[in-house]
Parts: sequence; structure tokens; C-alpha cells
Amino acid sequence: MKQPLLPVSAVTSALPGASLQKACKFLVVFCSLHLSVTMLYYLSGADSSIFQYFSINQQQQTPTAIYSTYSTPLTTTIAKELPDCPESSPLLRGPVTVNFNVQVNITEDIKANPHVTEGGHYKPSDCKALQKVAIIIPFRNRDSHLKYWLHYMHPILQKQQLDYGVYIINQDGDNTFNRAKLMNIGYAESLKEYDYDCFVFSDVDIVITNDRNLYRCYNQPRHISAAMDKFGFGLPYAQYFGGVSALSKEHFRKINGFPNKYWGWGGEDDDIYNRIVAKGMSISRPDTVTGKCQMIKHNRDEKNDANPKRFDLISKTRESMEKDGINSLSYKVVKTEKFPLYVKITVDVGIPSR
Ligand code: UD2
Ligand code: MN
Repeated sequence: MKQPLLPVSAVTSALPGASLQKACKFLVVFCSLHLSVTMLYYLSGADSSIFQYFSINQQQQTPTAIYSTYSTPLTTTIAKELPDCPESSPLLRGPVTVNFNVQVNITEDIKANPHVTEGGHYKPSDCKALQKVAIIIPFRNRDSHLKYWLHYMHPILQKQQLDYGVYIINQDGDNTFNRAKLMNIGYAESLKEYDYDCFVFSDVDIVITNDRNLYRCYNQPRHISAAMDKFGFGLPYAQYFGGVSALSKEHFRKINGFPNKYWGWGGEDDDIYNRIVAKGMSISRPDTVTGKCQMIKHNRDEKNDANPKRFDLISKTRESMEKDGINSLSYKVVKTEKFPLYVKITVDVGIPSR
């Protein structure tokens, strides 16, 4: 016959003697301790393996879409958010050797800048650039200068960890040149392509010789070419704003962009300076060591003679700036060509009104 199963308490009470009772209690406590330790161990092991299962599965998901059990597609971006680029790029070294007497070759420069994408765009792959910068170059018939600009500037701009694009705004035809209007057009056209927040306006014949001279925007409009070789690495006069400058979208809007009415050489840079001051802003500049730059020596181009009206125009900036600028800009795009290291937008700027 089988023994009936009795509860532990019943067994213990049935056993004779106090020591036996103690031994049994000890056994019960020991067993429950053992049981709970085993349970804990098991659960923690199970937890981590479940966790591992989910994480592996998540990694294997395609980043396009994850579907919930209710057939509603949940588009989840698993692509990593890049960290912001540092305030000061670790790739900068300072002085850069520039020599306009050595031969440069565009095919080699294209190969040397494999991360610049068609149309002359670049952005760092390992961090999020602090600013999106459109570099705007007023242009006509200066290919011999442009190749040096591309050769020296693309490597520097990449080291500066900028998200940038290069826009060559080419004046069509052979009427009088209009530098400031071309720069206004560059502002308008670049914004159609990308949400730029900073605009660097540069002559095609100037390169910086210190990579710490950043092609980006600051709190105040920036005069980048602050120490030109042709002016003995200084300024020809305190208000000088020619060469290379950087204005944020906000700065540019505040001054109604640049004047459209300066035909021929000179004065437009002083008008831009007057606009900045008229709107209560001031000029920021790098120091004279960081601000060093070189200009390719050249003669004055045809159809860019000194503008005889410039002194009269400069004296009236405060009145004219409200109606002449980005709010009165009119032009026609003739052609847009994307090259590996830049985009060239050929435009009809019209002729001077009488
Ligand atoms: C000075 C200023 C420049 C501007 C100009 C007066 C410096 C370093 N620069 O330049 O910023 O204020 O005086 O307008 O002082 N360009 C062409 N094709 C032409 C004519 C001009 O591409 O046929 C472009 C080109 O980008 C050139 C820029 O306009 O670099 C300025 O013209 P410039 O180089 O003939 O005048 P420059 O050196 O006296
Ligand atoms: Mn020049």
C-alpha cells in the first residue's frame, strides 16, 4: 500500500523530539532559499537572452519600414543622427602654401576631391556641419583664375567641415559687368537648390592662405579677405569690404541684399558696407595673420571700366537701399551647367537703365 502524502507541518509534528523539529525547519528554510536563488538566476539569464534576441532582430530590420501587427506602416528612421561638428575643426593646420605660377589641372583636382559631389557640393560624413554655406562667385571669362580657386579652395573648405556648394554666376553676353547684381542672383539661385543659411561672396581670383580663416557666418557680417597681399596684407581703408565676405541669410535680408545699379568696376563694395552700417550692424574680421590672402595679378577686363557714377551712388545708399536690392532683382537664367567641382549658372543681367 502507498503511504499517504502529508504536508510538511504534519510530518514534522508527527516526528518525535525537538531537535528533529529544528532540523526540519532548517531544511525548509534552506530549500526555499535554494529555490529563490535558482529562480533569480534563471530569470536574469532569460531576461538577457530575450533582450539579445530583440536587439539582434532590430539590427537586422531594414531601415525603410517596420510594420506593426495592425497593417499600418510605421516608418522608423534607424539611420544614425550624426553628432554636430566641433566649433573648431580638428583638421585645420593654419598656413597654406599658394603659388599661382605652378600649373594646375582640373582633371587631377576632380580626382583629388572624390567626396565633392556633382555641382561642387560637399558635407562631412562623420559629423553634422554647423552651417550650410553657399559660395557665390561673380564671373565672366576667367577660367584661368577659376581653376586655381577650385584647386586651392576645395581642400580647405572640406577641412573646415562645411556643408557647402560652389556657385559660379556667369554673366551672359558682353555688356558692362555687374558684380553686385550677379551676387544677388547667386543668393536667389542657390536658395532654390538648398536651404543655405550662410552666403560667402568671393572674387574668382582670391584664395586664402590660412585654413583657419573660415568660410562661414558670424554674428556680424564678415569681411574674410582682411589682409590682401595687394594691400600689403592690411586694409586699404577701414571701411573696405571688397574681395571675400560672408553674410547670413538674416544679414542679407536686413540690408535688402546688394545694389543692382552698379555697372562697371568699383563702388558696389562700399555701397554694401554702407548698407550694413545703416542697419546698425558692424563688420567682423579675422586677425591680420589668419586673414592673409592672395589675388592673382591681372589687368582690368574689357567691359568693366571704372564706373563714373560710383561716387554719386555711394553717397545715396541710405535712400536707394530700400528700393534697390533683392526686392527689385530681375534677371533671366540662360543656362545651368553642373560640373564636378561647381555649378555654373549663366544669366542675363540686362543693361544699365538710363
Ligand atoms: C576689387 C575688389 C572686388 C570689387 C572690385 C570692384 C579686391 C581684392 N577686390 O577687385 O571685390 O570690389 O574691386 O568692382 O580689392 N569679374 C569677372 N569677369 C570680369 C570682371 C570681373 O569674372 O570680366 C569678377 C571676378 O570674380 C573678379 C571680380 O569680378 O575677381 C572683381 O573684378 P576685378 O578682379 O577685375 O577687380 P579688382 O581686382 O580690382
Ligand atoms: Mn581681381
